[in-house]
Amino acid sequence: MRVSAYFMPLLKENPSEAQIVSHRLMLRAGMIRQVTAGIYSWLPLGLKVLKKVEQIVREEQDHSGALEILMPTIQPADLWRASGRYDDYGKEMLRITDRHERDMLFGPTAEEVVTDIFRNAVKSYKDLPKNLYNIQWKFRDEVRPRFGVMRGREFLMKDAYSFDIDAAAAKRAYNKMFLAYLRTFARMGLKAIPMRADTGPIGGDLSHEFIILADTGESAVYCDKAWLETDVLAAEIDPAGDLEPFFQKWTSLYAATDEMHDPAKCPVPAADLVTARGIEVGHIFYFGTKYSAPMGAVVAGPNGESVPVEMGSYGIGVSRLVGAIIEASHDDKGIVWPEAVAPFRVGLVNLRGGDAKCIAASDALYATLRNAGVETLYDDRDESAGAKFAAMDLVGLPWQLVVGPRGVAAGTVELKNRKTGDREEISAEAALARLTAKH
Ligand code: 5CA
Repeated sequence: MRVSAYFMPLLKENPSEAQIVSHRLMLRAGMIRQVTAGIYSWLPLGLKVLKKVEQIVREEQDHSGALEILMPTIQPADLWRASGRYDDYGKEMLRITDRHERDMLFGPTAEEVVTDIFRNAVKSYKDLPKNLYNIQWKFRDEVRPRFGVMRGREFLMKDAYSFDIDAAAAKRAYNKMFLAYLRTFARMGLKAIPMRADTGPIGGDLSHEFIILADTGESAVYCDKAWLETDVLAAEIDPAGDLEPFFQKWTSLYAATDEMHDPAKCPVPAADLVTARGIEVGHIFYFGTKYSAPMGAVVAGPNGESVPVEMGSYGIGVSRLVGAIIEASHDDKGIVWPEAVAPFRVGLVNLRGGDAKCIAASDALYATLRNAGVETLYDDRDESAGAKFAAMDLVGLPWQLVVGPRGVAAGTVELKNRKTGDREEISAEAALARLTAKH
């Protein structure tokens, strides 16, 4: 993509409304714009990252055996009356009346809708287990929307719902999601730590929050320092196998949110305890028959008896993750994207926008990178070198390829790694070989 043809409205100054770094950088890099409190438009650069995050979430859900569906944003109030949650949910629910005076709402979550789909379609234990997920916008009328996309009112969530015949099978479904979550966040370059959590308005008795450590996190968290050295992607684990040992291993290391942490009972010696702040990027719940019983989601069991299904629900804050990744990976110049979610892999900078030789050399590099399928943002503007460097550092692509008059004369380019800051003066061929290599 040529910057001259792109829509990436950069801001030089820090926007005064943004209190945390991810919000500042997302506005400055032209990723999002606020439409009204807690509601954002995603501009091309931001949307590219959102889609990549969404795709990693999708791949790991699919890998776990969950099936993608798409449920609507608008739901009828009657389904929530049936579960008993309509009155309980309070002011966070955006309530709407249609032209026939029917009570509707903008879904803050989808347990009721998915339970309705399930109860109408599945009649026998032989059709279990099932796990259905969707990636869809949600609305919660937060009292104090803040921190940009981290606590919005409208936000993109992946929500999955498991249906099983008994508690043991439901625990297997929970374990599959537990594994999928650890893999999902690790693939994004994040260290997400599962912590036992309160179940809140979703209900139930087993629940974990997945929390990434960042100084600006909303909640205080405590964990064993051994967490910082774990590598979840090291072992390829079959989600169809027995995951209980895996679950036991990963939950044996101490980690707790503020509400669950009791210093008097903490098993970790003070020297090994990390006290930090965290951002919740996912939350999983096992709640048994809380929705299936009142809503009549029952199946015929092995002996013909009617059994309300055992359910769990599993959320990931997809749009929140974009902010959370920036919180976890930035420096004083801007964003430092992990490769897996970077909007482009390479930023190609022509230092002399008005120089024919530099233009020709840059155009040739751009064509080669594009033909090789390497996502490249090409700064072809006639701007100062300083402005271009600042823009590239702000946008935070993993690699910068810099073309200048001296290099063009000598047949070299400069290759800079955004994360380490390392620069190398190498031949254009060597740079291309490096950037087009499989990674
Ligand atoms: N029904 C369950 C699981 S599907 C549920 O709604 N869980 S939740 O309330 O914990 O939300 C799931 C995830 O959505 C959270 O872990 C968080 O990452 C994200 N999320 C929740 N509220 C917001 C918000 N206001 N802005 C951005 N992301 C949010």
